[in-house]
Order: sequence, then structure tokens, then C-alpha cells
Amino acid sequence: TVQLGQARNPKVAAWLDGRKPSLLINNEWVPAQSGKTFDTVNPATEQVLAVAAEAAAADVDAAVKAAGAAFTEGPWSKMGPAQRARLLRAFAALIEENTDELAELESLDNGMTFATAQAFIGVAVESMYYFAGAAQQIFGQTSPSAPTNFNYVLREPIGVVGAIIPWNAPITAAVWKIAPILAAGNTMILKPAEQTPLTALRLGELAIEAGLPAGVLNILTGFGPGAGSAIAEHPQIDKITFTGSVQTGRTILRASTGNLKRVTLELGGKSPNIVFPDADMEGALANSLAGFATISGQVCVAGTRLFVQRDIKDEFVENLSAYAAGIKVGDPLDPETTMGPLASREQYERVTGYLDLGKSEGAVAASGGNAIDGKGYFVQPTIFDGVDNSMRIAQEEIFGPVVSVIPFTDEYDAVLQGNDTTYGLAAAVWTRDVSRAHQVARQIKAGTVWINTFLELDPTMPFGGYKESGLGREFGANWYQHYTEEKSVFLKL
Ligand code: TXE
Repeated sequence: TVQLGQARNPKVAAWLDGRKPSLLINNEWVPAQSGKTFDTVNPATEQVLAVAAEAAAADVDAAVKAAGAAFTEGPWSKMGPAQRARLLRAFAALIEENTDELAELESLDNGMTFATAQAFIGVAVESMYYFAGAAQQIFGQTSPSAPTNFNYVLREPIGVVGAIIPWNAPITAAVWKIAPILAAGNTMILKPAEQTPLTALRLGELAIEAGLPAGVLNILTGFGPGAGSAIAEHPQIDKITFTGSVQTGRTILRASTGNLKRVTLELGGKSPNIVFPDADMEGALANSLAGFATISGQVCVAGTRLFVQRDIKDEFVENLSAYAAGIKVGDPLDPETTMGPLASREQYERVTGYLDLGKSEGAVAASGGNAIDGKGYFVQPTIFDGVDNSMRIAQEEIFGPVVSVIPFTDEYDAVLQGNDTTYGLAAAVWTRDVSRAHQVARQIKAGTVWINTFLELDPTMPFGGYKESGLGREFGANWYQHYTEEKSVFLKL
């Protein structure tokens, strides 16, 4: 018999037992200079899963020195894109080979189901292969200069990049930073979130196994204030890329002004998911459910404002509630489970706070509406009906399995309400009317719009937010623009 919260896989158990709390600096595993550590908790049991090293400013300094040396003098500085591509391919292959162990570790630390973790690792592996190929596609330009000149534009890596990531999809978030940063020829410091430090450390081991030279990828576990802020402020870090909350995004943007770091921010969302009466209802229902329940709703693109045309709204809510009743909440490593706990106590308190707020604002829980008693940060998947778009539950990112259903009258009203938010990360529209689908897609202010689908991500498509959902775009054909500098070279013939 296996107990809730224990590693099933002997390799994972051995890894957890054998680890000393350490940071990865210059391809060496070292304790934090202060000697400090912190616990990471299994959200399904509330028990300590492992102890991690707590990095602070001195460790950031050491990592910056290593990354700087690797960039300017080390083997990395002499490598061409083809060699970087090879290393990334080797790294991707190792991640793929270790999918099941990584997925179990992710599930124990974050609470997402094993199957979800496997799927997200699959996405991460595909992305790393994409960027490996893309490493050799960073072209410069020759300029149409006068016959007296030969002028050209070089694309060069920026230097040392700081990457700060959240806890909701740790492996994917890490790979989405590591792969493009390294593909473009930069070196980096990765800081995983304090709630989920473990899989990033395992990725560090795999990076060394893949042959990544010392100093190229440094990994510092630690807190936002302390490690994160030291990265944002560090004068020798040339660029910062952050995924997380809007509030912390603002703090990082401010902190980065000292040396005018280049900044990319991928922040939160409150994405509208718009269902017209002519939609494929089964597709709309299944995806509306996945849109707010995947990883217990802790997804930046979650479709948490569900706009349903007024005439079909009641029936849609009834059917969606029936779908939600099919969600099995529980031990994320049990193959029967379809939804695990929230990732942390803070998140549990935040989400249950919003469940209370929704009721006090006058919304009605058509399904769920409560926390689940007992150990672990479990809450019921919740469908709030009777929501007005001006309510706080419709405007603020809850980051839990909670959806607000809001009626609309016509296309104009759907777009008006859909855009009535400070966010602009993603949106979806469900209709069989081709013209309407494209018209709505054009009018919605969001970085990604899905038509008759949801949650699809593809490294060939740009990803990022309008408005307060972020700054810049990751992925896509122009992915390298935010990890390189342009240099204009003039030659007089
Ligand atoms: O995020 P933070 P939190 C949203 C979501 C969630 C809320 C709060 O609504 O409920 O944010 O989550 C590091 N300088 N999202 O507080 O603070 C921190 O250590 C430098 C949406 O956990 O943004 C971690 O590594 N770094 C989002 C990372 O920032 C700092 C995903 C994210 O933490 C820092 C996560 C500082 N001053 C939360 N303070 C999405 N876009 O998907 C914290 N950090």
C-alpha cells in the first residue's frame, strides 16, 4: 500500500532522501552562503516534502559572476548556434526520458495530477526542441546602403539573464525560460518559486548530464524578497524575464530600472470565454470546464469569465455543473483523480477567501462553492452563476478552480464586457459562424484568442499579454527579439 503524499517511484523517493539543500552555481551544488534553508510542503498532505537552500544577495552575486564569466570567457562564448542546439536537444531528450520521475516530483511538490504533469512536460520537451532548431535561425540583416558602404545588422545575445518563475506549472515555466535564453546564446540564473523548488533542481542535474558548460545555467532556490529582488536589482544582470503576478511584475519592473535591464513580463489574466448559441456545445462545455479546472485553475490563461448568451445561459450552467460533478478531487498521484489540491496554503486561503467573497457579492454557486475538509489544500470546483462583470470575483484573478458565468445579449455586448478588464492575456470564442468568430477575435484585446478550442499553446505562436497581462511576447517567429540585442555595423568601402 502506498500512502498519500509519498513517492511511489523508488527513484523519486531515493532522490528526495539523498538530496542536500543546495544551489546550482557554476555547475556545482553548493549550500546558501548564509546556510539558511526552507521547507517545501506537499500540498496534498501539508507535510514537509523536502528542504531547499535559501539563496540571498551573496548567492546571486556568485551566480552572476559564474554566468558573466561563462558568457564572456567560458566555452559558451566560443560556441556557435549549432553546438548550442545540440546541447539543447540532448537536454530535451533527457527531460523526455525522465518524464515519469519529473512528473511525480512535480505532482508531489505542486499538487497537479500525474497525468497533467506528464502532459505539461511533453509541452516543455516540444518547446525545447523548437528552440534548439530556432537557435540556428537568428539572422541578422544587410542594409541597402550607398555604394560607398557595406552596412549590416548583427543579432547578439544580451548577456546574463535573470529568470523568475511561478509555482503553477514549474517545469514548463522553467523550460520556457531556459530554452530560448540559451538558444539565443545568453547565460542565466533561474529562480524557481519558493513553493515548488524541486523540479527546477532536477532540471539542473539533467542540464549538467546533457553537457551544459559551467556557469551557463545557474539555479537559485529562495524567496521573492531576498533572492528574487536581488536578481531584479543586480547591476550585472542585463535582462530579466518574469512570469507571475501583476503586483510582483510591477515591483520587478521598478527594481530593474537601476541598470535599465531589458524586461519581459508574463503576468496574470481573467480571460473571457464567450459561448454563442450556435456553438458546438459539447466542445464548448468540455473546454469551458478544462478552462477553469486544469491544474485546479492555477493557469494564467484560465477562462475564468464565462460569457454565455442569455437565452442559453441557464441550460449551459446546468450542463456545465453536470460536467463539473464528474471531476474527481483527491490524491494527485491516484490515476483516478482528475483534480489535485491548490499548490500552497497561501493559495488555499486566497481561493477560499474569494469563494466567500463571491457569495457575499450575491453570486450563486451552481456547483461547488466550498473548501473540502481534511488535510490538504483541496477546494471544490466552483461555478458561480448570477455574476455581474463588475463584481470583484469577475475582475480579480482568483487562480483557483472558480469560474464566473456572465450573460450577454449579442456580439457587441460580449466584446464590450469581455474587454472590460485590466487584463488581456487570452480569450476564447465558441461559434459555428465563421465571420462572427473572426470579428470577435479581432475586437478582443488579448494576446491569444482561441476559436472553438482552448488552452492550446504552440512555440511557433507568440505568447503574451495586452494591457496589465504583461510586456513583450515569448515564442513565435520573433522570439529572439527579446533575448538579443541589435548592432548596426557601418563599413566605409
Ligand atoms: O506570485 P508572485 P504569488 C497570480 C495569481 C496568484 C497571485 C499570487 O493570481 O494567486 O499571483 O501568487 C517571485 N522580486 N499569479 O504571490 O509573487 C516569487 O518568489 C523578485 C499568476 O506566488 O508573482 C516567485 O518565484 N521576485 C501567475 C515568483 O516571483 C519576486 C503565476 C512568482 O510569485 C518578488 C503566479 C520580488 N519582490 C501567480 N516577489 C501567472 N502569470 O501564471 C515574489 N517574487
